[in-house]
Amino acid sequence: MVSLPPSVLFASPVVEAEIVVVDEHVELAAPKYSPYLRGPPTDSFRENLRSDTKYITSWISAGWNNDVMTYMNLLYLGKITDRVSVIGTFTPSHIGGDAPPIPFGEVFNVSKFIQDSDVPMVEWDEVKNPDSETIDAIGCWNVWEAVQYYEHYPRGSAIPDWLGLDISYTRGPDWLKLIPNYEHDKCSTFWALARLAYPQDRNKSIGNAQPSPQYHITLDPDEHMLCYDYLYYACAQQSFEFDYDYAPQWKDVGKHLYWSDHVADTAALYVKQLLGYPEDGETPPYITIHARHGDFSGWCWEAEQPEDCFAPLPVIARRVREIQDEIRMRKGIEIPDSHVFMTSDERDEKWWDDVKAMGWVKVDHTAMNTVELYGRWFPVILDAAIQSNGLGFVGTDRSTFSVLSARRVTDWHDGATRMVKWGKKDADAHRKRLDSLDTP
Ligand SMILES: Nc1nc2c(ncn2[C@@H]2O[C@H](COP(=O)(O)OP(=O)(O)O)[C@@H](O)[C@H]2O)c(=O)[nH]1
Ligand SMILES: *[C@@H]1O[C@H](CO)[C@@H](O)[C@H](O)[C@H]1NC(C)=O
Ligand SMILES: *[C@@H]1O[C@H](CO)[C@@H](O)[C@H](O)[C@H]1NC(C)=O
Ligand SMILES: [Mg+2]
Repeated sequence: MVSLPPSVLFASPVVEAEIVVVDEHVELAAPKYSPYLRGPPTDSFRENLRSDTKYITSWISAGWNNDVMTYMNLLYLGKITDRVSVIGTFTPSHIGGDAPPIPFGEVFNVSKFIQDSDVPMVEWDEVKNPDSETIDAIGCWNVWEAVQYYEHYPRGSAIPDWLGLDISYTRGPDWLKLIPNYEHDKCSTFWALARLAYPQDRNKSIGNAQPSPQYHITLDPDEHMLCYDYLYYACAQQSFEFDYDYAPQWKDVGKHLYWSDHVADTAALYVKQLLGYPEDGETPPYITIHARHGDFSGWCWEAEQPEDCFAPLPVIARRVREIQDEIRMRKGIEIPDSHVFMTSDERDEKWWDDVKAMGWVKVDHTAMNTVELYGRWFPVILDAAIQSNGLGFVGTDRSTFSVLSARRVTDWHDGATRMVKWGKKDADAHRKRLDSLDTP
């Protein structure tokens, strides 16, 4: 990034929004750029903002599914504050930091989302030219320091650097935090966050902006491009809300984020290839297991033996049988063990041999050459898409990856889902409830 005089870059341009008229004689196709913007991407993001439109943005900073949830939270906050959400790329924190970021719109179908949900959004690369060397100074809210007590700085993210943003943060007021002074919860409610989107409470909460790291500019939080450092912990009423049926960030937003055609088609192709079905035929009904291991081994303190921590395969198999029974009862469809996929971050080959011995199919990205054919992001994206399009899903309790897949299987396919408990011996021991199909 070159150093440009920052003085000109933090004021809104003094241009009035003009309606961009597309010459109908030349341009019969869909407009080239979003109606929420003045035109194609500009070097400073401010040049592209409409004066009759307000925007909201935020950054990501965790595993991919956490980040998907964070963008869903941003979209929900945008919906309730009548702002257009500006969404960044996904950052490769868990797949190798050297992998390139992947645009949101390559993974999800943005135009279908806007149409189905009526929630407006644009992607950052539509707003600001990704090749721009202009640094934009901007004021943002620091939510992180208002909700936790260990890190005395705003939540970090790779996104602002990529966007060429030099951010002056204002610490959010203490009332952002749902449970005052409680160190074990980090939720701030959507409506607490929304108070800062309007002048009355904004005015009472500004005045302590910290200088930006690059140019040491001090700016109150932006009103045109409202921004918050981190919204993963935003909730409507309680933490871990994606687990609950009422969650508005899922019901009104997340549910409408369908895969892009490229992702959906590739996932369907994988299912057919792995099961030996013709590529041009229908995808058969199937069940997917997500066995989340990896860094979850850091949560094993209740397990007396290391092997007691994650659920053993026979325990998972019991959940698979429950799903098979439910689908048979509810839909009259028989899904054999040969149509059960295993997806996992487990690397132990012996464990995978045991999976195959169960009669289940490994979604094997090495054998399928996924990275070479589709890039570093696709193993995780395809596993998520495969999970989401089954008629049954067995997930791992406390994994956001599993939670999103379970919700998709339920809402998109009226499918059957179970979460396997883990962390100690017999953690998933449960009585099969005969009175109800819904065995949580
Ligand atoms: N390809 C693949 N990657 C996985 C799988 N499970 C976990 N991972 C990786 O581990 C990360 C876990 O972080 P996240 O997506 O936030 O989900 P969570 O940690 O389970 O809540 C994923 O984003 C993947 O990079 C899996 O079944 N398949
Ligand atoms: C907020 O402060 C600005 C600038 O001081 C002022 O113009 C505006 O009227 C204030 N709004 C409210 C609702 O107090
Ligand atoms: C989005 O969905 C629409 C309607 O299903 C489809 O026509 C379009 O090709 C999709 N776009 C992408 C990028 O997947
Ligand atoms: Mg995670």
